[in-house]
Amino acid sequence: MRAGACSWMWLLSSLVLRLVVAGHGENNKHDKTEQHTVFLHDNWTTPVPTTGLLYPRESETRDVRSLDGMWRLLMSQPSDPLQGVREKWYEDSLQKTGLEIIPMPVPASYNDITTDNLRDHVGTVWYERTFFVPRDWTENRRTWLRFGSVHYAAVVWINGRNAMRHSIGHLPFEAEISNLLNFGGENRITVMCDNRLTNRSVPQGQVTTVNTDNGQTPIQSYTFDFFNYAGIHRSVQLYTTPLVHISDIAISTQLSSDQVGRIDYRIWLHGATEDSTMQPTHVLVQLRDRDGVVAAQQVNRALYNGTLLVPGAKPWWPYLMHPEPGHLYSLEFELFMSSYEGDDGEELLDAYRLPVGIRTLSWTNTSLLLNGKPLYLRGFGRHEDSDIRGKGLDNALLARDFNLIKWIGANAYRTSHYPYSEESMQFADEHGIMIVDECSAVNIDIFEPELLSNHMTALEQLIHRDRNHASVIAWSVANEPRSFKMGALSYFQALVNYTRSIAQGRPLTAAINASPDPPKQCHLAALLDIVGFNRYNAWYQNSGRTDMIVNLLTEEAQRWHQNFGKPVILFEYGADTMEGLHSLPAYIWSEDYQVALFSQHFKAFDKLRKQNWFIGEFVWNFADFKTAQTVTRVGGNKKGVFTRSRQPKEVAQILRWRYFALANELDWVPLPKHLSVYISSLVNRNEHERTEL
Ligand code: GCB
Repeated sequence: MRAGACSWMWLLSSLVLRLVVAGHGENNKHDKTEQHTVFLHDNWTTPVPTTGLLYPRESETRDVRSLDGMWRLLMSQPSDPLQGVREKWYEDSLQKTGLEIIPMPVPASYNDITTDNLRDHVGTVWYERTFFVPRDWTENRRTWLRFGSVHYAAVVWINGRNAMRHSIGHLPFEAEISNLLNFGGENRITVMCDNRLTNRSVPQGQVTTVNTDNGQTPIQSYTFDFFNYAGIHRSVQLYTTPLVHISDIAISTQLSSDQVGRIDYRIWLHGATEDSTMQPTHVLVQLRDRDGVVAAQQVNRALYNGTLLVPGAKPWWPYLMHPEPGHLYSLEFELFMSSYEGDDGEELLDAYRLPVGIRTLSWTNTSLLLNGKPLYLRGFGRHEDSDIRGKGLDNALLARDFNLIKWIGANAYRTSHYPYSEESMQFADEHGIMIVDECSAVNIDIFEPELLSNHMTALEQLIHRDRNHASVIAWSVANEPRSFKMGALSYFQALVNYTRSIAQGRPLTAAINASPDPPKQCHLAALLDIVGFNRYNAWYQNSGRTDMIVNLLTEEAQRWHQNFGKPVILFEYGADTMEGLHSLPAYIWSEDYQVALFSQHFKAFDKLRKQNWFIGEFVWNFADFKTAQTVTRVGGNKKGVFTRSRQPKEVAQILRWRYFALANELDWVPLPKHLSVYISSLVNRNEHERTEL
């Protein structure tokens, strides 16, 4: 099996110190204990590097088949989640258990599909479907089964035999299943999915047993602020490769001042043994432009790595920084062996095409630069979340979201608080939207070795998956860890050291809510390349006081920069807002309040921008989203600029003005004609000078 299975199996040897640490109430509403354990992380092992997992793409040597569609689902008893493993439910059709089976779409979260208790289920569910594999797939090829993601942990059987397992949701996993399949006949796939989060999972959670009117039952609690949707969240695919094939590719790109692009690539091959008759001899690497014209090429007999130089390369630029943003080439790898039969003495073994954007990413203590140009990021923290399908991949939603992002003039978002779908990463590349790519460590608290190991694994798998995307401009190692705690220092030293060693030319950042100053000073910020912080002035702090934003925010941002000497970005600010609720003067939860709060933040951002180390403003959140049931959430978190059904709140128009005004100021982008409606010739006097975008 390839890729990241059983991450939780790696144990770290570590020295455990028991210390008594006094009072940590203020910055951490969830930390009720006065006493906690501090671990030293001085002897850790790195995760086993992921191999394979290229996104499945058809080619003249590869087939791809989707297993998406209607599956069958069985919910285990919450009190006995492993009953199915003991009773070997995977050995036969789930129907044979005699338990209730319901139809379940894939991809989708299972929680909001039915009308009953599946929504809050804790423990395991079982998925199943049947499928055929063509008879000729036995010949000279391998068949792979790949999941885009299953949350949180999954075990997979094919025809009753174990195929693979994976945990840490949100990430792909795959295995070759050629030996398990019935070619030319029917096959059964069974998946056990477990949604339980523990102190060692990423993110952390806790399962406890409570007494209810119907007896005892487990409940899941967690401190993070989004619903723990579960299920087969992304596509399930069968794909074939030749016996000897390209199993993995890593690229890095640069652009010189005279427009010469440089692509350094590494490729990994699978299946070529020394005694095999199929010995690859060379790889033909061709870079094709949008019209299919070859822009650079190379025949490489070294096989495993090489460099392409591209004179007059068209760079990858972000949206609104260039008239042609998101420019991508197709990097084509063709693997050959010598042949006595082929016309030209060679035989094609495998072909794979990777979309590639050419750009240089660099950073200093004050700036993040793309193609040598300092970036100012304007965008959002987001969620993969929608009505009914929860966190399930939905191409209609994806397209709508990108249309809204472009309509509003944003150029970036953070994948708060976990890796988003591979399809969304490809979309971001194509549209020139920059991504701060975050792993699933939210609110981590107990800094112990097994968690560290899983956290490293989460980052390793994220970086492995996303390293070839031009859109990825930073890795975010965590969101709001309790990084002021003593245990955080050695934990993050180990984590950041490791992540830096695999960072593939991207800076490290995090979304911090600890303080820049003692006594609750963040232990993580000093280790990062970009300091990101989350702050809810006039919402969680000083609620209702929009006159207490500008000074507090500018002073805090300045302290982050003075104390740590890094570029600074605000990753979260915002206000819960009920669509349609109005109040004059503005009152919290109204649309008017959201507008007033944003406007004050804009003033602070403009003061900060003048200092040249403040590099971005991210609203929390792009759209309303579902959370666990709490008394502070009305049907979920309502801080969206868009509603959950992706319609604009009043603030969206204001934000659109600002983001386009920034694009105009920074990159001379003409303002769109219909930014505002016609009011009068005085108000709209410059309208005729605008160009429609
Ligand atoms: C935060 C978290 C985010 C929450 C947000 C809020 O600081 O990072 O996950 O949703 O606050 O609205 O409370």
